[in-house]
Amino acid sequence: MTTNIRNIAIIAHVDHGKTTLVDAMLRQSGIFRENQEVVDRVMDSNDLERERGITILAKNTALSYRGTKINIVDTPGHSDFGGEVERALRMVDGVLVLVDASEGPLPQTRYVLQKALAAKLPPIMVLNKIDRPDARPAEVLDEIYDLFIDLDATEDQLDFPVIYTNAKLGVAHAKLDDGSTTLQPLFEQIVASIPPPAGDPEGVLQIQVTNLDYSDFLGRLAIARVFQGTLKRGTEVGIAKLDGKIQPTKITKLFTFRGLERDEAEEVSAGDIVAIAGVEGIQIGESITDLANPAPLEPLLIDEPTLTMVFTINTSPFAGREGQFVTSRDLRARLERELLTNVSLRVEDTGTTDAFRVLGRGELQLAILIETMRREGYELMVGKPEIVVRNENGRKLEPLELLVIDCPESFIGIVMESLGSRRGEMKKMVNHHSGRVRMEFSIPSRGLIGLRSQLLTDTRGTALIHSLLEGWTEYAGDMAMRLTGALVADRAGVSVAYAIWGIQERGEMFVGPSVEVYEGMIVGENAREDDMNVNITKEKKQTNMRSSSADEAIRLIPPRDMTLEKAIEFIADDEYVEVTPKSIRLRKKVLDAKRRPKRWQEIRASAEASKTS
Ligand SMILES: Nc1nc2c(ncn2[C@@H]2O[C@H](COP(=O)(O)OP(=O)(O)OP(=O)(O)O)[C@@H](O)[C@H]2O)c(=O)[nH]1
Ligand SMILES: [Mg+2]
Repeated sequence: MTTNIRNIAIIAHVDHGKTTLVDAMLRQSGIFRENQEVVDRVMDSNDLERERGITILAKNTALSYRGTKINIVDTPGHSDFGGEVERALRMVDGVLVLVDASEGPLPQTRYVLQKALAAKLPPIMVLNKIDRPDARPAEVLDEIYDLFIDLDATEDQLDFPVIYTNAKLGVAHAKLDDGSTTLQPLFEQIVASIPPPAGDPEGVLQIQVTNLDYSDFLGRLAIARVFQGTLKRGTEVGIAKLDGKIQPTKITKLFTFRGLERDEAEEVSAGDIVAIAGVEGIQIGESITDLANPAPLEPLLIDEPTLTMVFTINTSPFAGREGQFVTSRDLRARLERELLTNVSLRVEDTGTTDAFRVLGRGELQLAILIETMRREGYELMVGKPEIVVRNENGRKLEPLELLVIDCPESFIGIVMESLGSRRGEMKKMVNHHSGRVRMEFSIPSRGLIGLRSQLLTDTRGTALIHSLLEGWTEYAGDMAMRLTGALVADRAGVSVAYAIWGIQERGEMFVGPSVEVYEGMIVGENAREDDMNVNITKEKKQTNMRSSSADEAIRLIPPRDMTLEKAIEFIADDEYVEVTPKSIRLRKKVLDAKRRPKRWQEIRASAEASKTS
């Protein structure tokens, strides 16, 4: 047993303040130099994390509190990145469960807590954001007890300590009014109630890789927890591969964590978390063990993906203009590389070599992957996200979500209507009498596709929407798809203001003037249900007469900015999003207008189906 180490993961629903709390913990542990400038939420270190203000990847850090080393894993709170949380839990001996003192427990709180309880990890409950004017810590604590009971927590597990924090200020209280001005009560609680790691430093070597990282200087790094024994630099060890083979390798460099740094180490013993450089081909879930006397650990098992999207090479007329990596070989290699670190992702072959089926946990997870790829110089096309359907004993099953929507009272009607058409079933409605209500629905995952943008429009941006995979249910039958058609360019050319002016009354444009288009490219959303081919390149007839008021009368409505996520939510089965480093375009799968099948019959059938059921 190593008494001077504690390993914890910080878990919570999205935005409840995990990364902010880690900032404060690092600052107060004196990790940073006196004059060192440190950005806010320093652990959110990759570009997309900073741009979006969310954590995407779980990350390790460590600090020292009065002689005890505390290894911390900061995890993402968005449900699409739940796989990161699952593997983080494998590394630790206890968890800080953060809950926003005003919002209370939300679906991802339930998910992460359920995983932590199942892994028998003792929790410390941290009620954060107690400074919010609408904080209601006592009520929220009651809701947390209810949640534990609902999750069948044991007596022991119910007996959790509670700490109140303002992570932004870096203050923790054991009791709300104890006058504390630092995080000391939190540090004390961690040392007191999180058990030190078990495992004998003299025992047979047992290490499990839970993450991979990359450093410009060292190449690939395996992040791993030492469960037993001591790993020494320069020794010959065995990697227990997932297929059961033992592959010998020599450990050349070892590191432990300290703040944002990694310290080189000669040896690392049971209980600590280590970064190992230069281990070729090692994968997440594999063990490192004694070569002569191997004792591999159980491989890591995590929840299966629920959403799939086809990624294919760019076949549009503009293919290869803006990107560096465009072939199916490039695409395959990139996806294979992603699988090494992104444990909750799967890639399957399709009938053709140019397309791959990518399976993940949600639209955001896949959108982040696509966004990362385009920034690296890839071009690709993606199809409409689909839900993974399972066949069990001849029954067709689909994933079911628990959906929580928090919105002002005045929008209850419109929200219920939207959910009804997506086969959502209301389970519960709570009114906190703050002008907002919280509604819980049970809804097939399919019904969530495109839901977020619709609800935000319906509620003028005020709804909070959270969902959680609840299980699998009998396939619910057809569901309404997009009820509008597309405005489709009928020829190649450059868009012209005059033409747009004529088309814009048909629906909403996605492109403005002077944009190069091709036949089959979607330039807007039709207000009606069928697709409409339009000539967006049409110039005004030149006349000798000076035009009087006509030219000035051309008032263009600004086009809708189709971001990657909006585009993915928008497209129908017969459409693709074309993604390049510079552009996001929408297109019909069949570009040639004469050969393109009609869409409206299909749509009518689906609309009818959803009405009658
Ligand atoms: N008022 C107040 N705001 C806080 C507090 N802690 C965090 N915040 C704010 O809450 C927002 C989210 O904080 P993050 O630390 O990014 O939350 P997170 O839990 O790491 O989010 P994800 O990793 O994306 O799940 C930021 O705007 C923080 O400034 C707090 O104690 N009080
Ligand atoms: Mg975070």
